[in-house]
Amino acid sequence: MDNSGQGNMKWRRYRKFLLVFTVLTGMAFLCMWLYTSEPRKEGICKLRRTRFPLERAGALAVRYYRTLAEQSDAIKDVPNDLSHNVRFFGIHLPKLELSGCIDQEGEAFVLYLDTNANGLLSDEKCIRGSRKTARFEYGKKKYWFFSQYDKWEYWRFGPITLEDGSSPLNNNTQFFLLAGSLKIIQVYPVDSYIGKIRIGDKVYEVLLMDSDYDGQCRTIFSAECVQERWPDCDSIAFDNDGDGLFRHVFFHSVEEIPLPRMLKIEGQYYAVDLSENMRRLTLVKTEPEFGTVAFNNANINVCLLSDAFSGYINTSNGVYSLPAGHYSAYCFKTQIKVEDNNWEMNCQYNTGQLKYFEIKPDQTTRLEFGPPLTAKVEVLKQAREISLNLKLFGSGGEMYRPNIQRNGKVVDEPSFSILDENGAVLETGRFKYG
Ligand SMILES: [Ca+2]
Ligand SMILES: [Ca+2]
Repeated sequence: MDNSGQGNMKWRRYRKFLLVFTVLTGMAFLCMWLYTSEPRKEGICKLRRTRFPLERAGALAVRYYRTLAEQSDAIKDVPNDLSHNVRFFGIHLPKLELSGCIDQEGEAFVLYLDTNANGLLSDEKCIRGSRKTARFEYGKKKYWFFSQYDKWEYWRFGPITLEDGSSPLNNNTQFFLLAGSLKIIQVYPVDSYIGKIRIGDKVYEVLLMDSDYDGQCRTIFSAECVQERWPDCDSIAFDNDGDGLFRHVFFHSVEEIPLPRMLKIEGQYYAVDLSENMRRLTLVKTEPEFGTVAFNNANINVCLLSDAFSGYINTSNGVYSLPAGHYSAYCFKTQIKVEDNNWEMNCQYNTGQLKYFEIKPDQTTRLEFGPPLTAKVEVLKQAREISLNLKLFGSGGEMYRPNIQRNGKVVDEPSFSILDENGAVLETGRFKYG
């Protein structure tokens, strides 16, 4: 072949390469544009399925359980080769109760789950974890190499699925289980749905989570069904402050809420419409009917969860206007003046009368909380140790956290004496906070 023939061949190859390169670059830019472009239509959001972003969300979706050194009554038989570090646990999800144990094998953690619900762990296969590192970010910067973060190492098991036809626990639940130490395990859903929505001139990132672990993200909140801590429904989060995180921090921000039929953004109420396949979320402006809540104490800052409105309300006169619906208070704090002392108390999850109430259109719902307080001691026995827990309850049955403040200072830990049957003092001491 002469030189010009070789040159033509080279040019043809080069042209082919250039064409492929241009097409691939164009496709990459198109994908990037589709991914980063902002929604143009107000109130309509296309959602795409994604792995659950554990480092950015999960206040209501991630559940955690303390493990115990002793096996519970639900477990009758364990594998022979467990170490003396083994810990036992129960997972309580809305449609699933599951027992298991977590053990250490050299450096690694291993897991046994009673997937056939027969009370035996000896017939279960050993699930091995993989080592993972999570970076929990702070601040406004979105890129991990610029931002400050907390690094956390843990073992992750799964995805765990109980779809095996032989299991009586058979359902669509799919979850990961993780453990940073043997003492606490966490459970979180495998998938979630993410997208962007325009409201006015602001664009919000939206995350939809399967927080009741039924394989769908369509269970709307019902205030009657709130357990101590987690509502048994799905949840939705809006990144209101644009920091890339979906936070739910006590008395600070409530970006993750139970899935509602109506929600409030920037002072406006919207009806929530979610498509059957969870790929399209529509928010339509709506005008709710209102009723009133009246508290017996004037000063309260309370986080309400509801199918009509979720978020914090503040009152300095004890009265607040709310959309009609069923409510559950997630936490509250209050300042109450008794004689010359200012008492500051806060309450989480066990919110007494505020745990469930209804607001009816044009009607007032009256609720009670606060002093007089009643102290109760709870005795817990584990192995040869007995622990005494002091619990403080208010007039509406609500339980206060022990860090009560009087005039800005945390009240000293109360003391206790243990007496024998004749009234002689056997032991004295002080309760410790925390
Ligand atoms: Ca669900
Ligand atoms: Ca945020």
